[in-house]
Parts: sequence; structure tokens; C-alpha cells
Amino acid sequence: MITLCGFPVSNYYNKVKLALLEKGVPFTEEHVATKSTDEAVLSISPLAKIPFIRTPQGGLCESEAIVEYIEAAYPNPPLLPADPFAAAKVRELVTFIDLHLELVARDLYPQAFFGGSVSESSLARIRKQLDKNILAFKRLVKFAPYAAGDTFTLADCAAFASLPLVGMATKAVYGEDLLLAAGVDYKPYIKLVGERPSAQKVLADRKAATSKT
Ligand SMILES: N[C@@H](CCC(=O)N[C@@H](CS)C(=O)NCC(=O)O)C(=O)O
Repeated sequence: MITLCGFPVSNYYNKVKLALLEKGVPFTEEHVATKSTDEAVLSISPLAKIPFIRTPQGGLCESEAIVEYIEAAYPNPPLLPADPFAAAKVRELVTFIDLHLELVARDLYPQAFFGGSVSESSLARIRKQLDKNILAFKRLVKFAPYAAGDTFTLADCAAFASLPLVGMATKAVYGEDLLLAAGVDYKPYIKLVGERPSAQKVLADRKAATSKT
């Protein structure tokens, strides 16, 4: 049995949780906060980031490594196409979402969500990077109706968890949602994915966790 560790407000936690739910993999959840100095956490997630999982074979961190493990260990239903090239295109899209959009926008979160402030020079640098990366992402994403094409894949687990966050953070900081401003029409897509039972559970659990804090 897999234990998913972290908390249900985290986008990367929810990316993994969506994959587990979509595949019907049995799992339990364990609340683990970020920045833990607990050796039991650091021995699995050395940067103390969440999510990580516990498996009968040991622990594993980094959401992409985790979902790839889940995909290989529990192949059905698949969240990657059988065709190697099509599967690589899904992974390519995940990289754009996680690395080129979310990780860049992440530097805005202290100001967007946590009452902190980000320097003017950082805001300008992040904006320039995001403007460029969002246009690149726009060339790749399909929304037809899913992120990588006609089938729900790992790219949707990443996109559903992170695109709204990128939109909200940029809106809060720059006064406009840079995804929408660039013509990345992600809202109907998020609504579509949000109707899936897996996404409904993720959203309900996130809501419950948010109202507790
Ligand atoms: N590349 C990591 C990113 C995970 C990540 O950034 N998680 C956040 C929560 S959403 C975290 O643990 N932040 C605390 C920290 O970086 O110290 C993954 O894909 O799992």
C-alpha cells in the first residue's frame, strides 16, 4: 500500500493524488508539513519538500518520479500513451508546466498568497521569463479537450494542479492573469477536468484543508 505524504493544498501533492485516484491505486494520506527537520522525512525527501510517498520498497520524492513509478507499477488504466513518441510528448508538456511555468511563477507566491513582498527587479525578471515561457507553452498545449490531446494523461494531473495557481499568482501580482492575457484559454479545460471524480475529490479535500487553517 502506498502512503502519500504532504498536504492537500499543495499543487504537487495534488498532481500525484490525481494520478493515484485516476488509476484506482489504493493509498492512504499522511499529513507532513514542509521544511521538516525530522530525519524520517529527510531520509525520504532530502530537501524536505512534499509530496513524497512511502511504499513497501521504500520512500520516494519528486512528483514526476512518483507518478512515473505509479504508472509503471500500476499500468492500468494508463496515464501515458503506449506509443513511445506520444508518451514523450506528454512528458515534454509536463516539463513545461512544472519547470517553465510553475517553478517560475512560484517566486511570486510569497507576495501573491502569503502577504510578503517580492522586489521590483525580481517582479520584472519573473514577468519577462513568464511571458516567454507562456508563449512557448501555448505552442505545445492542445486542450483537445485534454492538455496533450484526446486522452486524459499525466499532463492533465500537472496542468489541473498548477495552471490555476499560475493564473491566480500572476493576477494577484501583475493585475492580470498572464495565461489568459497570452491567449491560453485554460478555464474551460479546468472546468472539464474538474468534473472528473478524481478532481472532485482533490478539490473537496483541498477545500476542507483550507477551511481548517
Ligand atoms: N519538484 C518538486 C516540487 C515540490 C514542491 O515544491 N513542493 C512544495 C509544496 S507545493 C514544497 O515542498 N515547498 C517547500 C520547500 O520547497 O521547502 C516536485 O515535483 O515534487
